[in-house]
Amino acid sequence: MNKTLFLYPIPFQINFLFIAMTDKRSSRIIELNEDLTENNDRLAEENNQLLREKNIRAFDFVGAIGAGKTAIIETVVERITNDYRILVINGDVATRIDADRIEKYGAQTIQVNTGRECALNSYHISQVLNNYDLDEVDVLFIENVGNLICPSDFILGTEKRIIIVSITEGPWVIRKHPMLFKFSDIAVINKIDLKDVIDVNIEDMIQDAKEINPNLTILSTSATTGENISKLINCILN
Ligand SMILES: Nc1nc2c(ncn2[C@@H]2O[C@H](COP(=O)(O)OP(=O)(O)OP(=O)(O)O)[C@@H](O)[C@H]2O)c(=O)[nH]1
Ligand SMILES: [Mg+2]
Repeated sequence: MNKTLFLYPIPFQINFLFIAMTDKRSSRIIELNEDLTENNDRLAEENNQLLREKNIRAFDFVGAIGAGKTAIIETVVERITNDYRILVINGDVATRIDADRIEKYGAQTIQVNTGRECALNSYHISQVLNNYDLDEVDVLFIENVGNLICPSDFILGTEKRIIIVSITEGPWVIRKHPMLFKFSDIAVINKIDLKDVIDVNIEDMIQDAKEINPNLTILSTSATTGENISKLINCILN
């Protein structure tokens, strides 16, 4: 007989936050010891207020490992860097590979290494915002840790959330992970340049996303060819 197990989330604490600033000489470790689950929403609201006060447009990108979050941010940054001063916060368990990649396209970057944690939370973001000269920033992009589950528990205080999936994750990826689609504003189906070699019906994926959240704006893109990236920029910034 088939069985489904329901596992409840385990409350957790974060013990340290490693912020590797763009200027590697200023890398430092900030000690934290706070119950994040209780305070996340309050801190997200504070982040949102601070960003509004500073007139910063802020957006967070979530999605599975390898969906193309960094590749899309690289392309977006490259296209808008002459018009906006951009800060990108990259969340990863380890390394500053993504921050180094994006920096080459004309953004300031801060890599947050989350260690054991599978998502960024509003405390990570507040620590960055309180340690950065926000008068130098017009647009903030946040790339969350690659994960289709954990980020749904933690809003960050941004204006819009963008969920990115790719057609290489299989035709059922959206239906199997409804939570993040419920809590996002824009859904991006990426890697459409591979549609002739991957057995996936993109229209069906779009339909799945619409059924989960009728308010979603849905786009299909290729970070590699640049297809529909200008549409994405319009959806984000206009
Ligand atoms: N063909 C194709 N490859 C892509 C596209 N977007 C990203 N890739 C490739 O997919 C791989 C993963 O892309 P990333 O941008 O690193 O993915 P990510 O979502 O940032 O991954 P994590 O940060 O590790 O979660 C890289 O080899 C990219 O070059 C796309 O639109 N088409
Ligand atoms: Mg990445």
